[in-house]
Amino acid sequence: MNKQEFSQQFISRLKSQTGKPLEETTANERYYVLAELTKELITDNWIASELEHRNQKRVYYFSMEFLMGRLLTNNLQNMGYYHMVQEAMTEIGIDINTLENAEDDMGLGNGGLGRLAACFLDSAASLGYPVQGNTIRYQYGFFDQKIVEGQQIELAQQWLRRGTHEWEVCREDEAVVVNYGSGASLQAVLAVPYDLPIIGYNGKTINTLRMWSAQPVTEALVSSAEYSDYEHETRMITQFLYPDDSTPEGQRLRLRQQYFFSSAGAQALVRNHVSKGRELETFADYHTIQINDTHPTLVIPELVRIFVDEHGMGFEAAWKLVQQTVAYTNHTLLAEALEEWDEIYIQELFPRVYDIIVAIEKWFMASLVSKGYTESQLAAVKIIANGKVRMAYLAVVGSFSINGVAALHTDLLKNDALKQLFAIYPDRFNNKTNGVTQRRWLLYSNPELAKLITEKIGDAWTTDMENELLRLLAFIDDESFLDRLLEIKQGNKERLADYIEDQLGVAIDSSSIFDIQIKRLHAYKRQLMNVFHIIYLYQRLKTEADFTIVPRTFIFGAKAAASYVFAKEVIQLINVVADIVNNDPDVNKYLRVVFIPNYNVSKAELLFPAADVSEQISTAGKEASGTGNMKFMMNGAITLGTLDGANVEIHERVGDDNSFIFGLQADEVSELSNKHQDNLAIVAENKQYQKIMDFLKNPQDLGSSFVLAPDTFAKIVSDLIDGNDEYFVFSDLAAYIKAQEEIAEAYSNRHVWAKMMLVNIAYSGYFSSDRTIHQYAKDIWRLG
Ligand code: 4GP
Repeated sequence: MNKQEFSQQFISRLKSQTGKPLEETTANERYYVLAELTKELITDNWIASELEHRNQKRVYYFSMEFLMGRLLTNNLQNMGYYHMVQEAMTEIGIDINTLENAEDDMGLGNGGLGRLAACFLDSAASLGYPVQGNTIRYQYGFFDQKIVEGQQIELAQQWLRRGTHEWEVCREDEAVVVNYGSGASLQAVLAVPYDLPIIGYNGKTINTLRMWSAQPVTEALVSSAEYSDYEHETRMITQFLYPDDSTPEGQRLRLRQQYFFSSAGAQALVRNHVSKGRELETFADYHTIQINDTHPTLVIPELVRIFVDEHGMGFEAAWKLVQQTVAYTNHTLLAEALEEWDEIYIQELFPRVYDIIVAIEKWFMASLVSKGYTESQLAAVKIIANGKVRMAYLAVVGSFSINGVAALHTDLLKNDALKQLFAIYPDRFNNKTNGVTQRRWLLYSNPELAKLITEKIGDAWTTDMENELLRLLAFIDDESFLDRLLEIKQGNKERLADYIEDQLGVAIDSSSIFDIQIKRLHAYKRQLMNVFHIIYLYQRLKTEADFTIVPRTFIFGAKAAASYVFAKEVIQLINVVADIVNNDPDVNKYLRVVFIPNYNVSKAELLFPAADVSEQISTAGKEASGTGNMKFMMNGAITLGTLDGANVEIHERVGDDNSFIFGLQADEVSELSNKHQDNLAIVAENKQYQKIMDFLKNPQDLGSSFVLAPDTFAKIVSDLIDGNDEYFVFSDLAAYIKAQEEIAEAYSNRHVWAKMMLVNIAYSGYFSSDRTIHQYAKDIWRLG
């Protein structure tokens, strides 16, 4: 379609769909029509990809989360239509940006794990690998965050506000039935798939993200009171992303969700396989199921159930086949995040699946006994222990590959979290360091920088980032190039500053250091340490006449889980400190603090390109990898971080001269944790730290305009005191402050800083998810 045809089609559809003259149509209406129209342009390629992949081995990425963000710009760009459409819109007097901004984020995920899944889909399609996503079509995505009086309020995220999404296709004919319970309490639920096209770069390969929605089965009785309960329960399965699982009801619902999309996905795969006339025994030749953390682990016993109960295969054969099919990625070492479900829930909700888990356990134990394992060795690796089913153990036993997401993380899995299982299956464990797609995170969100790179080294980096970006190192002494880098960064900072002023009414100095921490709020990520440093600077600026700093703007974006009290207090603390600092004329020339509400993928696209400093300050050994660190790096921000997760690999590449590494290392943290020393002893000896603690205990004293009760930060205080500062905030604070001072100095010499930016950009190629996906494809998936 050429530009003229496109505009004509657009105008005529817009009119017929709205019944309004063009001038009166809203940005939303225009956006819907544009999205629909562009979807049609890809349909033929989508069908062609599907037909081609049917005869090949395919990978199915089972994940409870896909944090897709907005699709329009990305899809138009990947198809290569963006500029044509932009011009077409301009000619009819429409600014394409207003349409792009009308799109709701598709927030079907919480954080890193979900965004990783989305980057993987982009890379797989761009590299031409047949990879299909399998997930839940949540009615409401990750909540929208509002900040009221400094506190987080959660609102339902309505990405499906019109009931259906612009890019999805409902495939009612491919629905399957998922059963819960048994006998008289058997409950059948219809799983209806909705497919979303995943358009690879250059539009050639178009893969699919399959999202399952729960609906009542049509045979259910319509009029009885029971029906409305049934209908409600059914719809609840796919209502919310990650329902609060602090209650038994929440836990059961979460389990129902996990089984729902695992079972639906597995059933559809087996059905298609068999319908092509293929032998069931060849199932693993055509399918690899990669499970994204343990949430889809029930696919393991579920596949056994399907093979045995529905296709008459023997248990041993079915079990072997499943172990050849499934591969597991672990994303966290935190004990509280390693899923363990009450045995009794699984037994009640899916009795047959429970029996199969018991059979798997029996098989596993027998296999160890035959290798001479002792009773106590057996006890350590039992899948079912103390009335709980340990999902990570089931996942390891049922998979042919187990991987961590950064080198350090994989080492810790092998030597610590899953040590005993590693001893049993050493060959199954491998590392796949995460990556992010440079198309969304550099090419589209930082167009000026992308243009400069392409001007210097050509555009091959868009699909071969790992090798190509290194060529930028040739410009390390090219002053005009360094100046261009600085100018582009300045432009991106101004764009962000305008947004902040416009949306939040806070004026910030765009020549100050933009120091950004954007990620989920969690104690181990230590946003608290960042705020403590700000309080420290504030206190010194207020009390010491000769204390000066290089002007800084500290920017935060973070959502706290609705039931996570500590995290919510930290959000409030950031907002209180922002309120105090920004309104104090003694300090606000040097110091500003901004909390960006509702941090999500589209906000991230604005933030990464504008950062000078990338805050990656987790307690060493706790962050599996991090992926924000990679997005910052490719946008020329310098890492301020601990040796944790993928920071280690960033540091390995850019060295001490081009990153600011500080603090305790993973082995030191683990040693100190075992020693049970008094972590707060440090505070007793340091006046500045005492003042921070005083502030937390008497927040009203510092002159915030919010009304603050004395116990506003009670949970933070008690975690520090009663919890003995579990995440070593005060232990690392001095080193952090020092690293911040070094940053100020380096930043003041603009060419020194620009060189650091260049080195970071040049070495960021390794962190493309294209590299990661090639590694999965070669080592785990064995794709051609
Ligand atoms: C996250 C990890 O916390 C993060 O380090 C990692 O980069 C990311 O997964 C992708 O591997 N985990 C989660 C989660 O998001 O929900 O466990």
